[in-house]
Amino acid sequence: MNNKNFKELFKRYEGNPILTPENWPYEAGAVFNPGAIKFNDEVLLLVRVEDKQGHSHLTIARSKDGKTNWQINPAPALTAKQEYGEAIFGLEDPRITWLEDRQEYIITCVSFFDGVAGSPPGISLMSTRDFLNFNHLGQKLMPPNKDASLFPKTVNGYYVLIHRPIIEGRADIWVSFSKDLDFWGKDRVLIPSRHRSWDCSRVGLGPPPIETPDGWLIIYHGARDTASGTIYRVGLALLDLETLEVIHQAKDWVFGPKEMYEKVGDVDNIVFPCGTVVDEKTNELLVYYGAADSVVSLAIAKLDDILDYLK
Ligand code: BMA
Repeated sequence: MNNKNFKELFKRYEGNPILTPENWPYEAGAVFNPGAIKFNDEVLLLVRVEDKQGHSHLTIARSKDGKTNWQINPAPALTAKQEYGEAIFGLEDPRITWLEDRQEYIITCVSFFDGVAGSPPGISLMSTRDFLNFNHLGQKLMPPNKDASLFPKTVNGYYVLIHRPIIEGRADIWVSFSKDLDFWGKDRVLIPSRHRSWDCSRVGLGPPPIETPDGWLIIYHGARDTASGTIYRVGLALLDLETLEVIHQAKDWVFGPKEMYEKVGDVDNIVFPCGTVVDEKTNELLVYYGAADSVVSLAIAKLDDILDYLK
């Protein structure tokens, strides 16, 4: 197969980037890495906004078609709270899951451990039903940790959390289980980084796992440190619906920095998806991603094409 015949799985939306610091209603240094969910017939993004101090908070942007006419809230929805152990350096990279059995949305994001030497990154959980009132559930799991998301349903009676601890210098994707969202265990490696591959330096979950008839679809980012900096790209895997074993994993990356807004920014050569929305009518997957740690962009894929490719 040559590049001409290669079918592009993820097509960039022609109006990219869809959100930038220039169209933000208040002063912002960068807007990127948004969580995404369908809420009240709209696409709701929880966008990571980095202020000019270099600290992040999360702000809501909404759109009817998920592409145009974004309504951006004039104030943050979520900021770090010291009473929950979160240091002032902020909240980053949210993922949003609707938990059927609790009838509420759970947000997982990166926060920093207050009062711990070096303020290492960890995982905070928040719940909400209306995206107006938020319940802070505090920091979970040991730091350093990032890139966490719940599965949208329990598996064999357990809530399941994907996360990315750093252990002995390795940054692999792990999975842990809980009965109450508070205490986590049965931890195991789910997707390791691959030696000398495009995802050799670090891997981390992107958007929350997507349930399909063929298994849980995992969209993840892989990083490779190179002589001219790190490149973040996107890979795919499929997990068994029950055992959560990896049944397929693409060898190649499927989406990487190509356009200027992905190649040049605060951090060059980054595509970093944290949220998807499925358009039930077209079976299209809208993938929202941060580009070059500066702006928000959108890529669109056919769910069937992704599954065919993986199988
Ligand atoms: C990761 C995270 C992301 C960021 C990416 C690229 O470690 O911190 O927030 O987009 O690096 O800089």
